[in-house]
Amino acid sequence: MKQTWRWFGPDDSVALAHIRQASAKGVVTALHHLNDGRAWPAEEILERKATIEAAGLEWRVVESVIVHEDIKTRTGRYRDLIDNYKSSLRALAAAGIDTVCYNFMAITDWTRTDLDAPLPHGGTALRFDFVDFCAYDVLVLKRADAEGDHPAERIEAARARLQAMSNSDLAKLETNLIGWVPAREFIHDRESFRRALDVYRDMSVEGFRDNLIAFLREIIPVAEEVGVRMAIHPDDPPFPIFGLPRVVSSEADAAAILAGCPSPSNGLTLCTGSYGAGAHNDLPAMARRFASDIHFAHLRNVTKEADGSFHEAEHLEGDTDMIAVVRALMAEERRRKAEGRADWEIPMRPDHGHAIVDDIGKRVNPGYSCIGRLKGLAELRGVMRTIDALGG
Ligand code: DNO
Repeated sequence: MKQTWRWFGPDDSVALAHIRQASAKGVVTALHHLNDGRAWPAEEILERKATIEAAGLEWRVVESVIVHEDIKTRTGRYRDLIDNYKSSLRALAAAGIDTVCYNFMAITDWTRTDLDAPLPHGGTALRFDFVDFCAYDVLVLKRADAEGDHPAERIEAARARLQAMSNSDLAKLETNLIGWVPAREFIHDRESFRRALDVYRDMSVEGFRDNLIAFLREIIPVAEEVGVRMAIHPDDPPFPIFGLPRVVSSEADAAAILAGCPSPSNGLTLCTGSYGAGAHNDLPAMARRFASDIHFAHLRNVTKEADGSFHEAEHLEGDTDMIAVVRALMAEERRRKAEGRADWEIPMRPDHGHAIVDDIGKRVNPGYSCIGRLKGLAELRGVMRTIDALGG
């Protein structure tokens, strides 16, 4: 597999030089400052590509070309925004960048209640705690209909939890949930978040899925024409939050997306962490079933708890059999190679890492520590080399 590493651009404190020292070969990045739906200018793409290549690396995957909210809801400027999207794909293809990861989550991107949950070994992990989430959703945000979305015991536990929370704990929880938004289009406060939720009030799951398929039917022909592979990232977490419709949370969702617009350019990002946070998803089975449609892999693990909460585990620990997933992806690579395909290698990146050793206390994008990810990549590299040596 092609070993890649996410880089957030020149402001990332984990620099290109560090990525080389981690022995990753490819970079996963985006023009993060152009995240409002405008078309990406060719010059800026080429400039960023040159910076990456000057460091001895290759820009292998774009993550993400953001899908604007107007496109998701098919309101406002969505027609122009889809044209912009097509134009970004053409410009990326012209620069030789052929894999694009994106998501179709309403309003939110990945969501955690805690960005530095302590681990027994002294490091920290990202965590989604359902009681904290419920406390915010039902008792602080006071979202209409929220009570119906949570079991009574959770709401009761949430009341006690909220009472024990200091003002600063609560402010932090709110920032984690709606204010601090990794690569999202909008930074919300409570009022603006309520207004954003309101836009989705009458949107059914089916309606939302129709909007995704309608979008794909417009952009996939362009992607196919210019040789770009689109790889949709799953919902994180893979179940509804804030009452929003979810359409990329399960094996059935993935199958519907592929069937809705069949094309070699319409594929998946197999994010083992995002899908893996749902007890309904069997990752090795999904890796085998969707093998030929997987254009990109995010490899990380989660440990789920009885109430649906979860935290990010070490890459080879947690609930997903990572070795079985990697083995399925490598079998697919051998199949592609046997077909004579030049693009047989599936890019993977160690997704998220714990904060450990010198990561602790450093200013990095939450989840994107240097040493924690280095540890994840090193472990995964060991798995890949061993599978290879054993002939699959
Ligand atoms: C989290 C990431 C996601 C992902 C987007 C893709 O760390 O995996 O934010 O980049 O959802 O659009």
